[in-house]
Order: sequence, then structure tokens, then C-alpha cells
Amino acid sequence: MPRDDVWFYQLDGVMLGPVTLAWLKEQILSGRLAATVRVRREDEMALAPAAESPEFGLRPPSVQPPLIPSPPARSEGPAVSREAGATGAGGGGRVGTGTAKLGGHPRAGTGRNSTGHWSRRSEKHFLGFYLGIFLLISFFLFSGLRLAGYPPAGYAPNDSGAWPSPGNAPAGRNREEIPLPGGESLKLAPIPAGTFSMGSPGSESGRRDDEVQHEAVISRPFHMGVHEVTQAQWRAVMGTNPGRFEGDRLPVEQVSWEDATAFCRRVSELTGRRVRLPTEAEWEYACRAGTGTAFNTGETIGPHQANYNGDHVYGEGAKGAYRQETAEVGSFPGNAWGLHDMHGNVWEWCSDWYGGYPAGSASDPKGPESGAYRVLRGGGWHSFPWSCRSASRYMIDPGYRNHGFGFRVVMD
Ligand SMILES: [Ca+2]
Repeated sequence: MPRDDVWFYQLDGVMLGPVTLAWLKEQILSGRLAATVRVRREDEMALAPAAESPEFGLRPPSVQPPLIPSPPARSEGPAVSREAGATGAGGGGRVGTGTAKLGGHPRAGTGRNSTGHWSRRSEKHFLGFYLGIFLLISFFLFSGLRLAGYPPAGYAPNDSGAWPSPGNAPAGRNREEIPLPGGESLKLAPIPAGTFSMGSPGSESGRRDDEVQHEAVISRPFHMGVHEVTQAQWRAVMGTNPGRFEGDRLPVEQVSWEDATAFCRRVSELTGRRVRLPTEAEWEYACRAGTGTAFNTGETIGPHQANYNGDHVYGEGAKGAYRQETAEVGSFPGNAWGLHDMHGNVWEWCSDWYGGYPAGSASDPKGPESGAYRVLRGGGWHSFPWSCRSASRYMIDPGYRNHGFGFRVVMD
């Protein structure tokens, strides 16, 4: 077992481990561990709580707390690596028999290194000697797992060409407005039925493997919120304001998928109009509004067109403002179907469980029957531009809240 097959897992600033690489991989892929690594474009790597970097963190903590393996009785020097490495891959041996659990894990500095807890000395050791190893392995593993949000080198132009006609219902007609308590209302734009290519071509810069391009049919027209749901709208319906940023016309954030669906149910009860979250296919179809490029703005996007991390560029785009907060909805031009902020501002919950796309054509796809994570789309104020692409997908626990996550509604 090579020495670098040993990982140290950081949770709330506390090093836990060592574990084998295979074990950690298994835990991450099964969603039982939260990742704490983010990878920056400049090849920097930094440790950060997953909650602070949702698009770089791998997964949120799952409902079931993971077992944290017991540390070795003597946790210092290279002997630790050899010892831990010898426990073997696949979660066997010592690694799989730990007793500390997430949420009840031992804190560093307890000085009880012979009873399965970390001593200050061992903590120093891990930070001092193995952090570098941890970061190095992090880079390769997380990149390999397609979860680091790391763009490929260079940006080839998108050569995807034009897409089929989106349909025959003209945009701008038959807008709907659903009155809410307190004088608020939800404005919805008509979205025509049609067929489109969902996902991204292999040539699209910044794409991920789960964006497999395929034909998707939207068989019925529907209406979609012109804007992300605002804080004023949320407050009018739910009586609360969970947002970290404050402003009536700012999108509501720090709402989970469960919160968002509760909002939809409540609006439906109050108004008699059937309001729900869009499916992932509906969201992308409406975002594209007939375009087949990486963004509905074309081959690239700029900070004057959407609210995202303008310190970074996509393709031939230019740097610009990184506002580091949400913007009032509708601050930027809408797409061809009159929808604003489909790229950036807040990620938007979709109704689907996350899963792989179907191999062939799909009609009104709704995602897997079950799953562990719900889908978010469009990127947020904190996102790199490539995470805001029309085909970009993100997924997380449906109970997870973040100040970059919001939603918009659709109505049949
Ligand atoms: Ca958005």
C-alpha cells in the first residue's frame, strides 16, 4: 500500500483520520462524507467548509452521519502513514471500525491520543506534515471525480451550431400573474412546447461528464417565473425571510429544496393555481430559449449580463464586477422568452432527483424515481462563469440551505 493512499479528513477545522483513499472515495461517492476541499482555477487549493463553497465542495453531510475511523494509537511521523496505509483499501480493517461519529466527533486537543482521540501533538503533526499531501491528493482525486468545478485548460470555441426550433408559441404573449398576499404577485412567462438538445456538446468548455447531450421533448407549453422568487414574495407566502442578504427584490436564498417545494404547495393552496418547481429539462429548455450555445447570451457571458464571479472569464468574454452578493431580480436583460437571471444570481432548485441522463430521446423527462440529491441549475452570484452555463448541473441534499441557492416556479 503506497503511503499516499492515506487521507486526512477535515471536519469543522478538526483533522480526522487517517483513512485510506479507497475508503474516502467510497464515502464521498455514496454521499456519506462531506468534502472540504475546493480547487481554484489558479491551481491553488484551500480548505474550506463545504457549506461555504457549494460548487467546489463535493457533497453536503448526509442525513446519516458517517463513521469516522479511529486514529492510530500513536499518531506521529511517517509511522502513521505506514500503519494506516496497511489497513488496506475498501474501508476494511481499522478504517471501518471507528467509533467517533459526525456531529459527535472528538475535538482536537483533547490529549487522549491513546484512546482514539487526537492529541495536540498529533494535530500539529497532521497540519504540519500531511496537509501538503492531503491537498495534493485532493487535487487529483477531486478533479478525477468531476466534482471540482475545474475548467479544462483553454477555451475552445463552441461549435455546437444551431438547435431545432423551440416551438411555435410566441414569447411575450399570455403572461400570467398570480396574486399573492400583501399585494405581491408572481409573474410568469409563457414557454412553448418544443424539442431541444439537452446537455452540452463534448466541445463545450467547462462541461462535465454528466451533461451528455440528448434530445428532450417538452410536449406541453407551460409558464415559468420571469424572476427568481424574491424575498418579498417569500415573506408574503411563508411569513419569514431566511435570506442572508436583505432586500424585497433580492431573490430569497438559504432555502432548501424542501423549503422551495413547501412554498409551491402554499401558493397552490392560497391561489388555486398549480405552482411547482420546474423539472431539470424544463429549466434548461426555458433557459436556452432556442439557443444552443453555452449561454443564452451566446458563446460567452459577461458580468454586465448576469451576476456571477466576474473575476473569471469564459471563452472570449471579459472580466468585470464580482458583486459578491445577490442582485435585485431583473437587474440584467432577460432571455428571448423573457426570463431573467437564468444565468447566475442564485442557483435554482429543480424538482428532479439527480441522476444520469437517458441514452436516447426523452419526452418530458422528470429525472430518476428516487435519489439522494436534488438538482440545482444556472449558477449563482458566487459561481464561476462555466458553472452558469445552460447545461451546467449541480446537485445536493434536498435539505441543504445556502445563500447561493434559490428557485423560481413554473405553472402548468
Ligand atoms: Ca438564477
